[in-house]
Amino acid sequence: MARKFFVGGNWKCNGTTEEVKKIVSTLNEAEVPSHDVVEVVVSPPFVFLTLVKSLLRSDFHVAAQNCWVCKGGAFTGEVSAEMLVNLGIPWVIIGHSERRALLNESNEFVGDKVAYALSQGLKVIACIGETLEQRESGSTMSVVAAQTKAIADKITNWDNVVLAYEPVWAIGTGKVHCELRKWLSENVGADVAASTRIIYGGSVNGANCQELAGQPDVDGFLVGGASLKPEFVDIIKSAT
Ligand code: G2H
Repeated sequence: MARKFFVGGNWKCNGTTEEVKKIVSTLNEAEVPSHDVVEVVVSPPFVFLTLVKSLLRSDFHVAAQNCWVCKGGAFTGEVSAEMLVNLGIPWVIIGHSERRALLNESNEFVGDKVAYALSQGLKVIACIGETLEQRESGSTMSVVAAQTKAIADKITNWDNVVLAYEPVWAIGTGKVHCELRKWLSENVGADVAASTRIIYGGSVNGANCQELAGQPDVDGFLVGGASLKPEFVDIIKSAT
């Protein structure tokens, strides 16, 4: 199955109402390849999700940056998958390295979150990636395989999953993507390996996106800082 290029914009914890409107208006005016060629998903903070959804062009979609691990209830400060579905939010980012590192989200917790979000009908951008220390100790593949296994252990259908590999050190190599696809093929199935998009994140910008898009097995990007700037349009265009 052909894998459509995917460009995600992770706005992280940034923006005011005015700034968000400005980014959306830049995106709405941009001439980009059609939805048949590139899937574009932007991820504002929770509080701006409905605003962005209401203003954004219909060929782009929105993602939340997180959701709770099970049905909502007495979990102060959390947002449930059901709430996102209720608002018509189609995507959610789960397991971003900042949440793994700063909020101690474990592999198992991330796997449970991915499974629960999928069970509620959300599509998931599942983030994996090793730290610099892990990379330097030679454990890159064992770390990302363990992170991917924790997800694979909890789900059977990968149709609505995009895997985002985000190491800061590895810009431009494309090597881990190839290894990851091999891991999926050997541990999940050849069909899943062939159809699951594995995107890249880590300082993607207007200057390096073309070269990165040409790397083997890189099916798109999850863009942080540059997704808040007009150069995000150039990154979308790198799909062609
Ligand atoms: C990695 C990435 C997007 P940035 O965190 O999630 O951010 O492009 O700013 O490195």
